[in-house]
Amino acid sequence: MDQLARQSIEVPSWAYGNSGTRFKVFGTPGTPRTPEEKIADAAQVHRHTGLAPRVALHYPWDKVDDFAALGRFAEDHGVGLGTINSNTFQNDDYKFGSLTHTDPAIRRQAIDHHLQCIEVMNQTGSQDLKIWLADGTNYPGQGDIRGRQDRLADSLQQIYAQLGEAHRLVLEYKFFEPAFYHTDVPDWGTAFVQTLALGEKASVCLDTGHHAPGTNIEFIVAQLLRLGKLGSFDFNSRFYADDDLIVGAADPFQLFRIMAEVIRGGGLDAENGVVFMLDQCHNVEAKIPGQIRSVLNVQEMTARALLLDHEALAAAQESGDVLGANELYMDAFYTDVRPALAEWRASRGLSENPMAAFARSGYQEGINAARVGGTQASWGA
Ligand code: PSV
Ligand code: MN
Repeated sequence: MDQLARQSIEVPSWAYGNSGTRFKVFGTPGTPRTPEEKIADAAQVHRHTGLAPRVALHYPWDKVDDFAALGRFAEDHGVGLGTINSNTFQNDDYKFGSLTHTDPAIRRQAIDHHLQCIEVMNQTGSQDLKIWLADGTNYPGQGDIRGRQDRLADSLQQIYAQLGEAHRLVLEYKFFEPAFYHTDVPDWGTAFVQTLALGEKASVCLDTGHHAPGTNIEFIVAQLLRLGKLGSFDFNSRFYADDDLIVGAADPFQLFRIMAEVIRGGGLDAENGVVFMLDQCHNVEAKIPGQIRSVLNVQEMTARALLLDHEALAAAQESGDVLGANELYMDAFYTDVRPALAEWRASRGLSENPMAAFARSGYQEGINAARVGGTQASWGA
């Protein structure tokens, strides 16, 4: 239970805006119009779960004149500001790349965008700059894959050089989309070598939606923790692609296996500095309850993974007891920890059932009535 008490999960500001697919983005009553309203909604998740004390921002989606004031606003609502996510994927100039671009002026612009993000971090007190790039090509021969890696390394180096003492850079990989032939940071290995070259303050962000079907993600977790390069998670769930569904929804067993490796590798220990973040969107379900469900799912699978009897497991593994080892693993996974977690919450002055507590609170009805007019925020600002 001590380990559980230490768990905190960062929620993304964009989860509270409207989202959808290229077919339709549905509007919903009460959707935030401003970064402040997104933060107020995010604060509800923490209020009812005690698990989500920080809100990640996307820049420039969450651009405000005064980020220090935004930080104070968050504090007044009982939360802090977390990771700053850069964005070089929605500007015409970056059609053929950003940090990898062949044109020095466009590459400079993309680097400068990240330096602005660092400025924002100085004002918000954020620790992490998270970089995900849409850079890549669609056709064999379209780009010089090798040259693009070299330019990426140089661009990252220039950004890294401007990080403050307490800052970190996390590089996120994704195996496809929006580029389909090759992606410049497609896998953990590329993110690893690029961040290794930068130095200690750079590490890898693992987004659970960014692998080919069937990939053993817990192996990647184990390896990156072993190498001291697992900086953060972007948690979500996928059935087919980068679906951004509620974490633990598609495959709770996978989430359990990931959390088991996190615990095995000391990833819950503060000194290892792993940041647990959601990167999700809610297309058809209510957003605040969607986020509450998400952080509860992470907590639930963490609690189950904490039940693993590591001594017994090691003994079974070392003696070649294949089925015994597997049974220990499955026993932990199949244990229903919900009653224990309800008690744990009650002991901390939280509601036993955060979903019900939020529904009863009247907050949703309040924002539905109050947030009339203006432009509703969406995944793209
Ligand atoms: C890209 O698919 C990604 O996972 C990156 O983290 C972006 O910042 C985020 O999604 C936007 O939703
Ligand atoms: Mn992500």
